[in-house]
Amino acid sequence: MLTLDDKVKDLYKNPVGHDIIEKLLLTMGKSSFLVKNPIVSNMKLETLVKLAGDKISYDFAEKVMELVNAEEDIPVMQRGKISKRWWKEAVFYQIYPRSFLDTNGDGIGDLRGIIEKVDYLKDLGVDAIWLSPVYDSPNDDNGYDIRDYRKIMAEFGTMEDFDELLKKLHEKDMKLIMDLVVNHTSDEHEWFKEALRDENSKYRDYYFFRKGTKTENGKNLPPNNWRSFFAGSAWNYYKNEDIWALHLFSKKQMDLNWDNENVRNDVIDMINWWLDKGVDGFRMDVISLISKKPELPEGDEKIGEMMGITGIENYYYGPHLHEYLREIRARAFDPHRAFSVGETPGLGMEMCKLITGEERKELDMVFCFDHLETPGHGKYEDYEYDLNYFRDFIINWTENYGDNRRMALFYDNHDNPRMISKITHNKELYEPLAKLLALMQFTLKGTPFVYQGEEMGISNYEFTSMDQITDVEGKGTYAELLLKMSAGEAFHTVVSGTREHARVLLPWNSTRLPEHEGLDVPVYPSVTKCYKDLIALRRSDLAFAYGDFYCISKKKDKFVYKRSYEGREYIIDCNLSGEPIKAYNVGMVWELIYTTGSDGDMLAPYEARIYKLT
Ligand code: TEU
Ligand code: CA
Repeated sequence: MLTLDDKVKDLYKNPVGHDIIEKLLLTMGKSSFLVKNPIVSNMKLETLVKLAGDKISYDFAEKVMELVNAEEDIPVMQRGKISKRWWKEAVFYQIYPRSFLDTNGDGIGDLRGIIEKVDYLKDLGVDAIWLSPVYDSPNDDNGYDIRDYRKIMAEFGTMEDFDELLKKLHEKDMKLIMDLVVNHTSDEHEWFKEALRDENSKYRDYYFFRKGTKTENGKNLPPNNWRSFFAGSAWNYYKNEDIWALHLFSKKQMDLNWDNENVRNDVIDMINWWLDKGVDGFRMDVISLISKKPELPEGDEKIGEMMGITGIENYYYGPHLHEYLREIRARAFDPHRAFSVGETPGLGMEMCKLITGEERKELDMVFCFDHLETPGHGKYEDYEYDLNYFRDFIINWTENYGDNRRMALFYDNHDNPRMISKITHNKELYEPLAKLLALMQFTLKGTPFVYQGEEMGISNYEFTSMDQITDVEGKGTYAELLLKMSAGEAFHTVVSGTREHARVLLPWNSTRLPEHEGLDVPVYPSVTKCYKDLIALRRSDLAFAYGDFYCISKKKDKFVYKRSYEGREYIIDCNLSGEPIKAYNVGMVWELIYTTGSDGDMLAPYEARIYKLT
C-alpha cells in the first residue's frame, strides 16, 4: 500500500501512478524527465503536495492514492518472441458510414456505398474494415446512441445490405470489425424506456437512476458533480418520476450499469449474435469506462481540471474493469476467435499494458490517445502539432510496451480533426506531409489504422458558421464556450478541434448534407498511390509487422530508424519538418527502395525514404 510517506519514484513504479504522473506532466506541458530528476524522484509525496500548494489538494492526493492502491498488478514485460496473429499483419481502414459514400442522394453515406467501394479498398491493400456503428439509432451522436443492437439504421440500409457487405468482404479475404457501443444505450432503447416507465421493472437497474437533492428553495440538484464529455452535467432529470439518470456522453446516451449481471448477459448475447453472423471482431467504444465506483462519489475538481472532465477518476479505470473485460472475452470473443480493440480514453501506457498483455486475456489491442496533442495543448486549440513529439512518443511506446502487446498506429479517426492540418497550416506541404505520415505508419512496429480519406490527403474544412457543425460534441462545446467568450472566439475554438472535420462526405461523389454544401478540400492521387505502394511494401516483408525496431537518430526534426527481421534490414529516414534537412548517409550496402521525394543528399520538407540492406 502506497502512502504519502512514500516517494515520487515509488508512485511512478505503480502502473496507475505512472500514468497519472505522465498525464499531469502532459497537461502541464512538462517533460517526463522532470520526474526522473533525483531531487523530484526521491521527494516524499507529502512534501510534493505541500510544495504544489493549491495545485494539488490533499483530497486530490488521497483520490490518486486510492486509484493507485486499487491496482496491485505490475505489467508483465516480454521481449523477443512475438506471437503471429492476422491482426498484427493487417492494415485496418476505419469507415464512418455516415460520411463515406452516399448512393441514394440524401447526403448520408450508406451500406450500398461501402459495398460499391470494397474493390477500391481491396485494391488499396486494406485487410480489415472497422465499421463505425450502423445499428438503429436516433442519431443524437450519429449512431453511438443505439436504439436496437440487432437492427440496421434505416438511413444506412437493411440487414440484407449488411449481409451482402460482409459476404463481399469475406469473398475478398477481408475482415469486418464492428463498433461495439455498450457503455451506454440510446434513451430510446426499449430497456431504458421500460426502466423509466416502471421503477419496478427489471430494466431499472440496467441504468444509473438516482435521487437527487433539493435546495431550501426547492431547486433540484443532481446526485453528484460529474460532467458529461459533451459539456454540462452528466445527469438528466425526469420531472414526472422525480429521478435522475446518468449519461457520460450526450443526454440521449444513458450509461449501462455493468455491475448488473443481467446487463452483462444481454450484452454478451448480443455480441455472440453478431459473431455468429461471421463478424470478425469489434472495436469497443469507451470500453474502459464501463465499471463505475458503485457509490458514484463526487468528482475531485482538481482531477477534473487535469483530465478535462469532473468525475472521471470514479470510472476511467473502475474496480471491476479487468473482470468484465475477461468475462466478455471468455464468453464471446474467445469462443469465436474474434479480434478486440478497445477505446480507452485517459489511460496511459502502463494501464494499457494491464488491459492488452496476451497473458491478461482481456483485449487484443487498445487505442491510446496521448499522442494526439503535444504537451500542454488541448484538442480545442489552434496550434501547430510538433512531429518531434510524435517521434518521441512512438519511440517510448515501441521500446517499452513489450512484445506481448501490440500498438495501434493511427493519426486520424472520426473524433478528431485531420492530423495534416494540425501539423502545418502551409497547404503547399499537405501532399508530402500526408506521404510522410503514411510511410511512418506502415514501417513502424504496430498495426496501422487508416481513417477514411487519409489515403486521399484529406485536410480540415474551412467552416464559416456554426450552422455547418452538426456534431453533438461541437454544439455542446460551443454552448459552454459562449458562457466565457464571444461568439466569434467560441466558433474559432470549436473549429480548431471539432470532429466535424472528419465527418464530411468524402469527395468522390457530389451529394452533401445541406449543412456541408460547398465545402471542399483538395485530394491528392499521388497520396493514394503512395498508400497503395507502401501497404504493398509492408505486406511484402513481415519485418515491418514483427521486426525489431531500433532508433538510429532522433535529432531535432529527424527520425531515422531500423527494422530488422530474420536477417533482412531496412532503414527509414524521415524529415519531420517543413524545411529541407540533410539526408541520413546510409553508406554503400543500402539500396534505396522507396522515396516520397528524391535520392539526393538533402531531404525535402517532410520527405521520407526507405533503404534495404543488400
Ligand atoms: O469516443 C469517446 C471519446 O473519448 C471521444 O468522445 C472523445 O472524448 C472526444 O471526442 C474527444 O474530444 C467514443 C466515440 O469514438 C465517439 O464518437 C462517441 O461520441 C463517444 O464514444 C460516445 O459513444
Ligand atoms: Ca444515402
